[in-house]
Amino acid sequence: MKPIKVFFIVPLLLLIALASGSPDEAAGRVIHVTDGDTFDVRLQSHDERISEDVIRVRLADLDSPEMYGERACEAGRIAGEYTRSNLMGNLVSLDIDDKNGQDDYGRWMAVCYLEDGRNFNRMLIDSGHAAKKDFRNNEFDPESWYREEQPIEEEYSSVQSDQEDGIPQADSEVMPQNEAENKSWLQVILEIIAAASS
Ligand SMILES: [Ca+2]
Ligand SMILES: [Ca+2]
Ligand SMILES: [Ca+2]
Repeated sequence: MKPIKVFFIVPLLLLIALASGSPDEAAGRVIHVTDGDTFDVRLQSHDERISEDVIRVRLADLDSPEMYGERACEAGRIAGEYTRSNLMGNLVSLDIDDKNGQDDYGRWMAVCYLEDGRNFNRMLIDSGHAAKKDFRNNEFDPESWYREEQPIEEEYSSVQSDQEDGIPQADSEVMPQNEAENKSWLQVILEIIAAASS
């Protein structure tokens, strides 16, 4: 390989790492779901801020109805079930709040990503199991979640059943267009490399 191509490809590999957007601040397996917006993660990796092996996570910038206490309600139980069915036993990666980190209860404020890259904070809001609340004491802006690439839009849509009623599902005729729009950064960059190498 000629040196000029190495200079070209190394920045591209860095671009791939940035474009993937997967946070590396903490990652592990969900071992307990307290309610819709709170759960415990047994960490497999984390940055220097965290010293525990198991942390309690409070999803940032949203609020689910309560499962316990005076404000407990059926919606809270259903929200808890939604989070349990999506997260329990699964690997997640966490974008931990850089401003304050933990709240007054020692819970780590975070945005949670599933293994396939879906933003679970957004899923919880879009499925109707949490209200969006943009607290200013953290690094996050919920509006930015809607500019993130959602890796598997089809499956993601299927959980929004209540809101999707009456909206026709994408049929096979429009699929090719969706696939083109969803072409990943990796694909684009590999095509550029292929073009440069030819
Ligand atoms: Ca709540
Ligand atoms: Ca962060
Ligand atoms: Ca915020």
